[in-house]
Amino acid sequence: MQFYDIFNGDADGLCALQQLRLEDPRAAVLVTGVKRDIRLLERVNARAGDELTVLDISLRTNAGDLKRLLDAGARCRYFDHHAAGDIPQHANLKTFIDTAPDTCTSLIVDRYLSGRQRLWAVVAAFGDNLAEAALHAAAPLRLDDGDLQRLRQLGEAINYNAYGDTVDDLHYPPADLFETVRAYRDPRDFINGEPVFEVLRNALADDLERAAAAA
Ligand SMILES: [Mn+2]
Repeated sequence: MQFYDIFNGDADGLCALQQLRLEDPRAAVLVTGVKRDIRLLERVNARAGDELTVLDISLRTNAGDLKRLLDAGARCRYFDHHAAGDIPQHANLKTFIDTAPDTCTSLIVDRYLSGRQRLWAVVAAFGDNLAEAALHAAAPLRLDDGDLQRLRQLGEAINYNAYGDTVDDLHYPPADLFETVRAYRDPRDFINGEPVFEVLRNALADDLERAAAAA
């Protein structure tokens, strides 16, 4: 039996998986890519009894492959906030889909986990450009403004990392970035303890400066 963790390589997908694996650590095959690469299920060849966790990629886009995998006997939990089309009814499929404009996959996972890894959901919501939802989710944590600012920058930095045509264009392949992130229960420790944050933040600032200069 094999586990597959299949996630969009942006902040929302990565932080959704981070929350789930902090709660329920497991070794899994990681399937991910650049932000725009959402046909991730076509890369999976699962068998009966295998377990798939799918995060932040449209079910509609992956419907054919989802059916193939379910027919093969795989079990699947599917978390997402994009338009899903017809959600198949299948004993082996559990969906957690909410297309409300003020939510994202990490906030759906946060609800699923009753807020137990809330800090990572806040990072993701900022990364998905949902500042209001991020602040709302963060309110019970009573973070100071400096912390909120850093969580926001981290979300934007992880999101920025996922933009490119291929994984070679990215500063960090999302699977590698997840492997680095997964050691950190608290994103503030990741910010303070890993050079990744500074690298991405500086690259993002450079890009913005160049864009401003070009305009
Ligand atoms: Mn998302």
